[in-house]
Amino acid sequence: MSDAIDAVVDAVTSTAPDVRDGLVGRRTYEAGANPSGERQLEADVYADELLEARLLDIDAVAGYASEERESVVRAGDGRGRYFVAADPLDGSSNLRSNNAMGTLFGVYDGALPAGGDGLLASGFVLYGPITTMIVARDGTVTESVVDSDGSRRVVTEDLRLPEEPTVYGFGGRVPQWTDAFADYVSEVESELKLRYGGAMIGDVNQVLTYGGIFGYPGLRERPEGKLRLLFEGHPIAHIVESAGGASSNGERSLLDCTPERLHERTPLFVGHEAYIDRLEAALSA
Ligand code: AHM
Ligand code: MG
Repeated sequence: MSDAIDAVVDAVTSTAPDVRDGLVGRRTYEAGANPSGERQLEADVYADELLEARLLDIDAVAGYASEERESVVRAGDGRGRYFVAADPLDGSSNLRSNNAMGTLFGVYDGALPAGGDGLLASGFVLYGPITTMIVARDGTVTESVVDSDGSRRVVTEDLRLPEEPTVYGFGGRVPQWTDAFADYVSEVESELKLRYGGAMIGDVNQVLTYGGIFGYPGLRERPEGKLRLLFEGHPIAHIVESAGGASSNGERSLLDCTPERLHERTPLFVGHEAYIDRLEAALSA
């Protein structure tokens, strides 16, 4: 198992500079939409195809699922045991405005869709001013810098949420928030500082660095929220929980949730346990 996870992490690492280099000149939209009905950039498709090829090249990987494609792609000869779910370019609408984006992945022991308890490892690459990578496995989170030759240098061995929460960021238009959520946010606003950049990975990395809470809530006209449980919810919850924080869909840990459909959406909250506990209390009141 450990070798398979190493191979997946290595493949994502070595693909990161290619994805980054490929962003230049891929800022225009494709004709189609992804399975969630969102417009795809050329860069979304490019990153997805690179990851598909590199991950399915690993003998232990049985299948690849992505936010950008309808169904799971199986390895040709039915080999392998592990499945990788990825959001190849999370926050890709930031490409037009040249802001941070990332690649997010989870390694599951078994077929997809699966519950969060099937997740063996997870991680993300953040294409910021520098390229960094977070990997969570065996209860530990490491942070590395990815160099342009595709190599990885660990810079933080055991990343933990800082003691003191400092920042918050919540998605969705404010008039679309429920009253219970808006009341909760007005408390949070008086305690923490707003940091919202429109790419979940960038915003969660602020929470990992400075402490606090990130969320994309269920909305009045879209109670299921925007983000997808398998591609975004599980891996980001696994990372933040492994770093000593908590996650929630508004009621319980995202890792205790199992999607019925590959592209199922969920309200998503991650961060300091005290803020997640207060959120769940506020939404259930
Ligand atoms: P994407 O994976 O298609 O880029 O969509 C997910 C992104 C998240 O990174 C981010 O938190 C959210 O969508 C932002 O949505 P909005 O632009 O509505 O604030
Ligand atoms: Mg995404």
